[in-house]
Amino acid sequence: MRRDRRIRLLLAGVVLVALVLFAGALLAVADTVLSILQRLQDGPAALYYGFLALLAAGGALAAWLLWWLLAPVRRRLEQPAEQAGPPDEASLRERLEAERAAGGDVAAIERELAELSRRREGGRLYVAMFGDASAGKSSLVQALVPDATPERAVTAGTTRAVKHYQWRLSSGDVVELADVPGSGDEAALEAAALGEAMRAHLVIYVCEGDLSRSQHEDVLALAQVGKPLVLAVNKADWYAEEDLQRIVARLAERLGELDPAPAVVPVVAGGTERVLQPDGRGGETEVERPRAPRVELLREALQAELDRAPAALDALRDASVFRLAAARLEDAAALRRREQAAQVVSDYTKKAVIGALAAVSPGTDVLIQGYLGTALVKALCQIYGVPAREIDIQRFLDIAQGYVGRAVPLVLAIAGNVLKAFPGAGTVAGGLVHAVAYGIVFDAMGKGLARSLETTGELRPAAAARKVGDEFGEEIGKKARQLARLALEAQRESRD
Ligand SMILES: Nc1nc2c(ncn2[C@@H]2O[C@H](COP(=O)(O)OP(=O)(O)OP(=O)(O)O)[C@@H](O)[C@H]2O)c(=O)[nH]1
Ligand SMILES: [Mg+2]
Repeated sequence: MRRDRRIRLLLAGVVLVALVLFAGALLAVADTVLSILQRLQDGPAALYYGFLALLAAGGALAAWLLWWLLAPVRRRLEQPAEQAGPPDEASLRERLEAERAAGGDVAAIERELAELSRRREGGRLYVAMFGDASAGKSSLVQALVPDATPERAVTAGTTRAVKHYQWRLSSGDVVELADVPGSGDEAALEAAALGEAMRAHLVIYVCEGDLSRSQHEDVLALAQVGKPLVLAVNKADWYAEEDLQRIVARLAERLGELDPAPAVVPVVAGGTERVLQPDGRGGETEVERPRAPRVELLREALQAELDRAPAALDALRDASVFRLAAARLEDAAALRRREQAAQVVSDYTKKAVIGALAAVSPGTDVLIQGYLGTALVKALCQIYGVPAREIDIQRFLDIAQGYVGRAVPLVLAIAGNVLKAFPGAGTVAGGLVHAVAYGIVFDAMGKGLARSLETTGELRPAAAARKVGDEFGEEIGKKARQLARLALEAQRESRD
């Protein structure tokens, strides 16, 4: 306690002395500056102003240099796919072939392109409903196509699959009108609906009033890919005429910034209503009857959209199908890389275990820093199409070694414990424990690096090594049991 106080007194003294020295230095500097300024002022004016200008230029240069040195480095971001525009058919097919050659599953993308060819040959116009569950999409299909009898119900999620109905317009054209599942609940149904919207020449977005945030996002997403849209505000019978007009005007204003701004029309798709009817005995009875649809404004808005040049509608449709196919191709490639990476990590982990069993003197750095570690990094970089410079590989292995080193005591303890529990292990020799530990280390290295390559798309040594560190926490016991089995089998085989 007393010592603490003495130190504090000493520090206070130092601060006082520093203050006196600082004040002295400040006065001396001020004195010098003032005297220089005075002498310059007494001299020719050109010298005085020239001196000030040089001082200002020097200050500006120093400020710029400081900014240049200290400002955070901004990476050049890759162009997002949205801004890059839709891919053209030739480049898409080229990418598809490359992905097939790399071992990816491209069947879904091929089906998509085959469907596009089929629709092109058929020469029909395609219109798709889209909107939240229970918005009244199926009811609207029935209102537009009297022979259609899609299932409709109060419960959400009634429509479970995309279905087409042939709809003859007053112009005589036949349109394929698609009823689709509602958005909101099931991801697979939502994806099916979105796929059909992308394949259509035009989308009728069905809502029940003003748009919620997620509905607004859906509309914007469709508009952003250039999809011609008409907004049908269904269940107009819920609202008084004045309120309805206000809702429609507000929606038109909210979507007015889109180019082209979609038409917004109120509709009554149907449903049922309860009305009083004479019962024939002088009284009245309540009966339920189908509500008369009101879809004229929608028909007109659709006709106006569909009257555009067919080639322009086709070009927009094709572009959005190519976008859809390109996105699926990306997904297929991501899945294929993940599977290939998992296989490579598993292969190298086995090699590490077997290599460790054969090693004379165990030491984690030998394997990690050596041939196997380098080969694992190269193999993973190749899967992710990432250039692997030797210098980055070495840096990654060096930094990862730090994380591995910290985890080694824990990994060895777990390996030892797991091996003890194996009936056939007998007395657990050090070599066997080390072999399992190496396996755990390689598994973590591979998985961590693969995750980093997947998310960043490049080999960033420090970030990737950090991910390796994270892997040690996850399911390490389970992994240890698998590797213990493997190590024991390998040991038995080598003895036989
Ligand atoms: N009041 C009123 N109710 C309607 C109208 N149109 C549809 N409905 C009712 O809304 C409910 C849902 O109708 P559906 O046509 O099945 O809705 P959907 O969008 O196809 O629903 P999902 O297939 O589940 O996505 C039913 O109970 C209809 O009777 C309308 O114009 N006015
Ligand atoms: Mg439906």
